[in-house]
Amino acid sequence: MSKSTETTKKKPAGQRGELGPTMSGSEILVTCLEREGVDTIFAYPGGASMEIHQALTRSKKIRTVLPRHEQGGAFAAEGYARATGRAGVCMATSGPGATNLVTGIADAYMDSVPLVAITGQVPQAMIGKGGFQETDIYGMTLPVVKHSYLITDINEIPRVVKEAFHICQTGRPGPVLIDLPKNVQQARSQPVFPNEVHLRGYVPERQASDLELNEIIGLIEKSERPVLYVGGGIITGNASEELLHFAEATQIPVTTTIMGCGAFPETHPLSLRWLGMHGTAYANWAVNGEFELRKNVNEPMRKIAHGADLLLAFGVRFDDRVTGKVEKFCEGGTIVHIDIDPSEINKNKPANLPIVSDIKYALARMAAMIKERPIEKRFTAWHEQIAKWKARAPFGYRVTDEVVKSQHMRDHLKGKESEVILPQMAIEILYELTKGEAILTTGVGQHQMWAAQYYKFKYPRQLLTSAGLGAMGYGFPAALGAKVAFPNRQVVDIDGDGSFLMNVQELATAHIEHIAAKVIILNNQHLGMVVQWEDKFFEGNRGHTYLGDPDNRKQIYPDYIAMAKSFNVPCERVMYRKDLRAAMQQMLDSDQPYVLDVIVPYTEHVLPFIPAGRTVADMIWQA
Ligand SMILES: Cc1ncc(C[n+]2csc(CCOP(=O)(O)OP(=O)(O)O)c2C)c(N)n1
Ligand SMILES: [Mg+2]
Repeated sequence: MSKSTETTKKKPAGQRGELGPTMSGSEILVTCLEREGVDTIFAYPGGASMEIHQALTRSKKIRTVLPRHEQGGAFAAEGYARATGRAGVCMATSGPGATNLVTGIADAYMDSVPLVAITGQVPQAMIGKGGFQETDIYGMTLPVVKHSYLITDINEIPRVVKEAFHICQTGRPGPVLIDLPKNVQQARSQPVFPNEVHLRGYVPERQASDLELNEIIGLIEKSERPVLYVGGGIITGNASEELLHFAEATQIPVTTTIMGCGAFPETHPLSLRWLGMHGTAYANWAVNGEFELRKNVNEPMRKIAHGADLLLAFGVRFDDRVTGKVEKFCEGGTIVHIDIDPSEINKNKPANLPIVSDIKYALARMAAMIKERPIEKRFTAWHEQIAKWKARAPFGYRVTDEVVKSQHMRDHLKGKESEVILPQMAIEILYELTKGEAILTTGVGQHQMWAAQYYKFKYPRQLLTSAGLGAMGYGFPAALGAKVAFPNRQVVDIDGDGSFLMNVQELATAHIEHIAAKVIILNNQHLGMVVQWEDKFFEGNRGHTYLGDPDNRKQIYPDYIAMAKSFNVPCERVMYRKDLRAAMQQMLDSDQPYVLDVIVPYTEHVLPFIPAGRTVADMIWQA
């Protein structure tokens, strides 16, 4: 991502703007947030930020939600931002408060989420002296922010806040940090609220030329096997509708990244669902071609059928979880790459036709061009091939021998195979009961992949997941943020037992703040995704991946029912398949936050699976 940082310097007086009454720096900051339309801030106080909290208590427009850990606050702000497309705002005190925000900031950076992170800082005179709770958060976050500020003059607050919101929400979105020393919060001044933002050199809006777009249309006309590979950029660029029109007008099949889930309706006949390490076999074949499964990487790749000869990579970044061995990704295909961020172009994979553009504009313009001069090609043979692949390799699961013989079956199910709940089943039932309309968040691990596989996303901003950073603990606080933004929608966190435990303290936030987000823990008593890799690459040797109590393996540990109870949050445990549907309905019907602890075996593997750095010829897709 292109980025920059600055330490504010006083600008000459006389800028145009609106003059406010004399206020403290903290009050100016809160007024600026109100003027940006902020309705919620997730903020945890401390010595260096309590002045701002004092000002927040007097705000009639901003709801301050107290998370129980700053990381929870940052993730909640991100959940709010991902669900709405508007900047999420979080705040912490200096030192440990600020460092606790860093994972959330890094997450927002990796997944291009508009986030404004505000930190209190020790008084300016103490900076550099190693004072109590002093950390150089500005320096520490430099590699993971789109922009950052250390405010040294009270009169700069209005300009900085206006710029911060502008920068984080325009072009490729990302996090902006504002570090505000305590003496600046306490100082008093008469603010001038600027009407406009002037940022030399920052050009967030770019549009492809007609020449470039015509070239793409020419490439489509010449191709036999085109594929649209689209990502989070479609969602942040609000271009889903344009994508739908373009795909239908050209009849080009669409695969998304996980970040792009919902950018194109997964129920649409042209959808190939998502691709990559755990994506559909048919999307991976459509992009890369079908190959004989090879036993080891030294064997040659034997092609069975051709993949895409034209890849329209729109709003994507050729992440390694998508490409595997990048040289082999869509080898031989012509690659058109459109992105709003020039630094993405030719970064991971060289493009034959690289274009820097707003994707909404590019898609709408191409659709208009095609309307005038329709594309003749219908790609019939290609659609037939894809239909065959889809029929052969849908996502699927079964109760395998491994499950039947597992410790889970002996300890918890007492051999009742017909009652075992596989994690995939739980998500399928959730999909049915919510009619595919819920907003889902996830932790990180196997459950995250199954949530993305077995729930079909119809709309953008429906799956909120930590994709690039892969931060465990993301799911529940993010669900709180989404639910605050959309109190009338069903928001469900599909979580792992490991991930949920990382921010379990947010149950208090949910209860106290009456945020009725739901959690389904797919509780396998293990760090399942790491277990899967241990099974595959380390002969199943467990390297600290068991989360239960080794002295009492029959017990489910920790006891989430007791834990949730202590937070006054209802929780039910489900062990048997016969109870699952009713229990889930009860969870959905509740008007409170609610935890459903679903006990599942740890022996399941997420399939398909292309091991890291490998190719589609190494893809295991059948259990
Ligand atoms: C903060 C953090 N620490 C470690 C990891 C590495 N990691 C990735 S998946 C995973 C297992 C997650 O376990 P759980 O949340 O129970 O999900 P499961 O895979 O069992 O569904 C781990 C440890 C991570 N992604 N994030
Ligand atoms: Mg687990």
